[in-house]
Amino acid sequence: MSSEKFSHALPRELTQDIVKYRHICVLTGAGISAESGLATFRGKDGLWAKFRPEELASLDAFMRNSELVWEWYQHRRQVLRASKASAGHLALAVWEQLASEFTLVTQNVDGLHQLAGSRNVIELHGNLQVNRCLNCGSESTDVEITFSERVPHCHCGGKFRPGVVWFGEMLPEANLERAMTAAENCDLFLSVGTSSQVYPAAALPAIALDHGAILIEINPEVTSLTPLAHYHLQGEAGAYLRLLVSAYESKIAHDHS
Ligand code: BV8
Ligand code: ZN
Repeated sequence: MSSEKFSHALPRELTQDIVKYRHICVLTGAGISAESGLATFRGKDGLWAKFRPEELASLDAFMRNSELVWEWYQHRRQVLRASKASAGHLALAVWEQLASEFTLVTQNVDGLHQLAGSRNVIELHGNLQVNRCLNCGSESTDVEITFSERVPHCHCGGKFRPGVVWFGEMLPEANLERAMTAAENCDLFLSVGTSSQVYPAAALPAIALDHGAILIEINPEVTSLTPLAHYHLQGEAGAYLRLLVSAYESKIAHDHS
């Protein structure tokens, strides 16, 4: 998507108000990693364009055709190996240092927030670097396993699966709890680069709204969340997050001068 399509300017009121928010909660989706060259799930060039989610990202898909599902993750891991953090990832890492309370929740499994320097990342759907044995449950981040061409096996003989949360699977309890608590307690919630279709992650912005937070959505497209947002910054994550962080920085500098 070409960035000249969007003006990428902040509403004046937001530029003024941004520094007054004390607890900021951010939910990111595949859109923030699109600028790192990773395909999204539901965009026209998205990962699912060729398959439906159920065909690949579910346990029974893996049991039905382990090699196909493994190959799909293997491809994504290869693409990820050559990727670097985007301007959006980097801006969030800076903001985390500036804000008094900052919670970053991600649906992404690419680890790019951590690569950008974010310290406190809540991963709701797991991480591509992790593999888990179907039989004994032992986990491995060994690159031999992660990048193996064929489905690798554990020393117990069981098959390894990618350490991500598939459709129909529970999210890591503690991470989901922490994300919900942050949504309840924040005064500013940003939904960045997500189509807001996958639950329970997609419920977080509504929880924040119910508790009185201001909601900003950053997405070039309109989503089901857009009508509920106080601000829809229609454009790219990198451009808008950079603007928000520099507005935040200059306001802090001004207030301390
Ligand atoms: C659960 C990990 C309890 C693996 C993923 C029937 C049966 C069972 C469950 C359900 C059911 N019906 C509904 C459900 C619940 C289901 C669900 O929500 N389904 C949806 C599709 C309706 N959820 C679950 O199953 C969850 N578990 O509920 O457990 C349970 C248990 C048993 C039975 C019932 C319930 C598990 C959900 C997690 C699934 N795992 N991925 C992997 O990555 O391979 S989901 C997958 O979608 C990714 O994690 C991804 O993060 C997530 C969300 O997608 P997005 O990040 O939003 O990406 P998308 O492409 O959609 O959108 C990108 C956006 O970016 C677009 O809007 C685009 O405009 C924008 N964009 C593009 N460029 C930019 C940009 N934005 C900014 N800047 C740019 N430059
Ligand atoms: Zn095992």
